[in-house]
Amino acid sequence: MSVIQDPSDDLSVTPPKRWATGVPAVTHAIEYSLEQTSVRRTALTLLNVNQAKGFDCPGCAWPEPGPGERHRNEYCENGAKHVADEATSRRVTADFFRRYSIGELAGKSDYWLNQQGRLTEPMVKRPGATHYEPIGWDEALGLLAGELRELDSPDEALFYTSGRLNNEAAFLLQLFARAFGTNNLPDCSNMCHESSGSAMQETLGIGKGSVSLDDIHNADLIFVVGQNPGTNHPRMLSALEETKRNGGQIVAVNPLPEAGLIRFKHPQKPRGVLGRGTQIADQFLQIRPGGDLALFQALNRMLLEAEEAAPGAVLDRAFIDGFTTGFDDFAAHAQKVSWDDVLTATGLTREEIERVHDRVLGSRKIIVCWAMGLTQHKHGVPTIREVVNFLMLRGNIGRPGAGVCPVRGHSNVQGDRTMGVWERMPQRFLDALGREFGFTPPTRHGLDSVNAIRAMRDGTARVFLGVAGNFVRATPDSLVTEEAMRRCRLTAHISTKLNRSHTVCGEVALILPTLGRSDRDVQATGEQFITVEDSMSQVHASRGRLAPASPHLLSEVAIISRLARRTLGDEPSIPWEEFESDYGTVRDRISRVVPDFEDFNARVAEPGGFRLPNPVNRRVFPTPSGKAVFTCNEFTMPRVPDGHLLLQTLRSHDQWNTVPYAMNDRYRGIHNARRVVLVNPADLGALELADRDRVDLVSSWHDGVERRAADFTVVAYPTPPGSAASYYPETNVLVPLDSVADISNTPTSKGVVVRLEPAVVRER
Ligand SMILES: Nc1nc2c(c(=O)[nH]1)N[C@H]1C(S)=C(S)[C@@H](COP(=O)(O)OP(=O)(O)OC[C@H]3O[C@@H](n4cnc5c(=O)[nH]c(N)nc54)[C@H](O)[C@@H]3O)O[C@H]1N2
Ligand SMILES: Nc1nc2c(c(=O)[nH]1)N[C@H]1C(S)=C(S)[C@@H](COP(=O)(O)OP(=O)(O)OC[C@H]3O[C@@H](n4cnc5c(=O)[nH]c(N)nc54)[C@H](O)[C@@H]3O)O[C@H]1N2
Ligand SMILES: [Mo]
Repeated sequence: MSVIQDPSDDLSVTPPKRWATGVPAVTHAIEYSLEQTSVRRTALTLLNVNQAKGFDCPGCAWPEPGPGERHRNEYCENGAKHVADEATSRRVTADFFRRYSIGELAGKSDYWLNQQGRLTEPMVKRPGATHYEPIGWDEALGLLAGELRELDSPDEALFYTSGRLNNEAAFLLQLFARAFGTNNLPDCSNMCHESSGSAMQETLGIGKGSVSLDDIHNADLIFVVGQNPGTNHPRMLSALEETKRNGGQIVAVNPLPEAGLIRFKHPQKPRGVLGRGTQIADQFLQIRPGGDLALFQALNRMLLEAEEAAPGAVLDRAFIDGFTTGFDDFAAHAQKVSWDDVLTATGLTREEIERVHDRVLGSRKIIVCWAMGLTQHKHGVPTIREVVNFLMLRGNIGRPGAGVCPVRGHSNVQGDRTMGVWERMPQRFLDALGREFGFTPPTRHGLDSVNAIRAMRDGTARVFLGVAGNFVRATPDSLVTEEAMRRCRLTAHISTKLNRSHTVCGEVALILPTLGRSDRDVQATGEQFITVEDSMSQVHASRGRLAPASPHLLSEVAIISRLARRTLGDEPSIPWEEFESDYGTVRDRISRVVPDFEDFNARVAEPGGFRLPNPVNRRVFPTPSGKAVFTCNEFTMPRVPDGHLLLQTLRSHDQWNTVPYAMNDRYRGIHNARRVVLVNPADLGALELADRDRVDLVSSWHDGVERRAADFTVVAYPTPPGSAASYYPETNVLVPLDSVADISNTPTSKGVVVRLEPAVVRER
């Protein structure tokens, strides 16, 4: 049995890097893989990632170029680490669970739990037990089905998913939940791009991005806002390099001078290895956190003023008049934003914003890309609506080289939504589903992630099934969430690797181990493949190539199909057994229920798959009025009381969401520690703190509850005055459950008001 110790917390700090990727990055990935598995498995894995006949990188959702244009190595350092983490040769066996009690496991770090390796057989924690013990698949699924059937109402069950899930399993899961009688399908999107979906659905009529890789390559001007691509979407940097080669410009908007935004060295080109790399950002705006609404309001006001000075020269009147509503109200409202407010909210100078404005005037084709820096604020939805206003003013919607680009996180998070994983699917989808399978899906909206926690806390939800993901670490207010989970009658997780959610148990708990993306999947009719949809709506196949981590694993499709049969009984109208044995039959059903999936099996067999149409690209806007909508958004910005800082919780370079792979954040110069808080030197002086002091982070929220993350080391860092940054998930304990974005209900993970207190308890 492998026993991996936590690396000792031994912080060292070097200056932040000015460039991302390059040779060291690839070497780091291969090193990580060799720590996890053999040379042969490493080679096999890396040769198959993102190749037309291989498997989709289970890392981020950035698209691959067309099959003919792909590199031999179409993956990045972090994708490679991610795959290696799944392909690991380490195993968690029944012996392991005999050795460690659940209490002991709950005391281990996220890093340690993940490093134990792949889960290998189903396990159960029975009422009152201190340990997990082995259980057969039949008994395990029977137990779960029994608890589900005994609920007073189907709405007492929760079916959480993470964006790792493939299309086929996602479709079956939502079918099962709805045939069972509930729309309770919380998912990781609720904590991720929900604000993007809410804003775009209202203004453009569809919650997805509109641009393709070609658009990115051919844009005149790209904004990269609230996003750290060097770490989280490294392959995006190759695309931005291409934009620059074609003469396009990049404006980066971020509180932190992130390495990838500044310079990029392409790891797979000699130029990238030897040269200085490409300068990515033509202009970097070091914005105050939460200042983006003000920035886009200022740009919009300036565009309106420029049009007044030169009528007909600035705005795209043909687009505005022909395809939008609400312009006049918007234009009147936009005059009201004051420069004083803008400069306070953004921390930028007027000259900086004027320079951006000049770039905008000089560009015909503009794209705005964004991620968590916009979505996870209280005013995330109005901010993104204002981005849409900005693009619409000059007609940058629905033409080549222009558009909206919310850069998705998980590799199939967008596909899961397309397949119906959403607590509020539109009625026409529910109708199609009901028609196809001969039942009436429930119409009452279900619970999202935050509301799911409230329901467990209040005892109105009693069975939790997590399909992929790590619910208790991904969600806010960790102590509240864990207490809520413990109140459940049963908690179950379909997972590849051990994580903290397995250690926070209901009265009964199940671990249901499953195949990963890289594992070969053989069913009764032969070898299967699954499908995914990337951030730019390209749907394609993915085939695992490695020997499964254990003979006892079932695929997600198999687990969900068997659970559904056990819960609902055999109904001729939903042939669960057939679905399990031949995933092609699931795709046949998808093609009849989900719009734009006609001929799914045939089209996905083409190399590279197919791209779902986005009506916005034809300037068709499926809003109630049939037009795109200008919105009036009230100016707002985060208010931080004296002596406090606005904390953002973000990812290090060495983690995948809730799972740290190592203790380093190389590009930001942080080594061997994660409990660090980055603070501007001026604030340190004012707070009478010094670099490397030990502090507790204490969040201030109007409910008066004390939320404390103990014993962090302060690191002086060029973050804007008044703000701080620290890693997730260690800091989720600080995010109040009720502190959510308006409309989208997304936790405000990028805007937490905290104070720093000298550390009282040493955790180590
Ligand atoms: N290697 C790796 N890749 C990943 C992931 C991972 O954990 N590891 N996670 C995946 C997932 S699920 C997602 S959603 C994406 C996340 O991708 P990102 O959104 O890039 O992830 P974060 O680390 O949360 O970084 C947020 C960025 O926004 C900036 N920011 C914070 N607040 C503000 C603000 O108010 N305004 C502006 N303009 N910027 C702000 C931060 O400084 C930081 O650069 O990455 C995906 N890819
Ligand atoms: N404070 C704070 N909180 C955040 C964020 C933040 O920026 N700050 N970001 C939010 C965002 S954007 C997101 S997307 C969520 C992420 O939330 P989740 O998606 O819930 O979390 P992950 O860490 O991606 O889940 C990791 C686990 O997934 C399981 N897994 C991995 N691959 C597979 C697979 O192929 N099949 C199955 N069945 N299981 C698999 C493994 O057991 C692993 O332990 O966190 C959110 N929470
Ligand atoms: Mo995400």
